Amino acid sequence: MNGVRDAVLSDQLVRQFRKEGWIKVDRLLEEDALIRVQKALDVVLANEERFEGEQAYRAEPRFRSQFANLRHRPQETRELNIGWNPKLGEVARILLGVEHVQLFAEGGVIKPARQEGARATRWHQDLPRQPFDRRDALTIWIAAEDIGLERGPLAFLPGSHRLGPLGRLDMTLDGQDDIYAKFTDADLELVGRPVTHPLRAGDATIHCALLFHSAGSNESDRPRRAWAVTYMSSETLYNGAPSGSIEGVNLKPNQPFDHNAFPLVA
Ligand SMILES: O=C(O)CCC(=O)C(=O)O
Repeated sequence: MNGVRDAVLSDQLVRQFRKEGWIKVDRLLEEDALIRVQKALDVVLANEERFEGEQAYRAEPRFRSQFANLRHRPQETRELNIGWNPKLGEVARILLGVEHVQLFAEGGVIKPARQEGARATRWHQDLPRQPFDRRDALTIWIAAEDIGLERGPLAFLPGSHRLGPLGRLDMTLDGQDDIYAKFTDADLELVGRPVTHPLRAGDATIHCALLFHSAGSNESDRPRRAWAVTYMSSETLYNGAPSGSIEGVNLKPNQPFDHNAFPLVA
């Protein structure tokens, strides 16, 4: 995939990703790929009742989503090949600085409209919830439509990926934590103030697995529709932890994710 480095990722963006743990990429998706994301979200919204357990986030109205490996997603969304997109894979590969990446999971992250009582997404890191033996993973979060600040785009704590894993925080609690209270004085020297940006349809933010991120509630009267795709280095080993995204896949602890549910994309 020649040209991704020039066309999508400037040196400055790559430097920012390494230093701050996140970036925003304007117009990451071209029109046809964006239409596929919108179609997949239509399927997710139309099939909500089919999703159970961790895939549904049904127990709490923070956001309803269906974020899972390829095998657990409805066929209609699999065929749209969103995460299996060499351009997205190449972006992930370059940012992680690894030889190859595999698709781990993807799905709709839909925050219901204000009148349905949507809540904020609490500050958290992804890695403590992921069954990985290392940090080389990231999530590309794609806006399927314009997402202004009032609709809950992701917010990030720049530099917080350098703190290491701070635990599997409870995402289902109400309200927002004073996340800075969890940091030591030395931690605070590494961490910037929260940043968040409005996104246009097809824009994306990309955050690494150790970066603290959150999202405000959706204050608009329409669902906030985004699609998230997580890639990991193909060197990653399964750490043996249970995870909704590997249910039904027979992985061996301390072995690679060697299964067609986790395709090599770049
Ligand atoms: O979309 C959200 O509100 C949260 C999504 C998230 O935490 C993630 O994609 O890692």
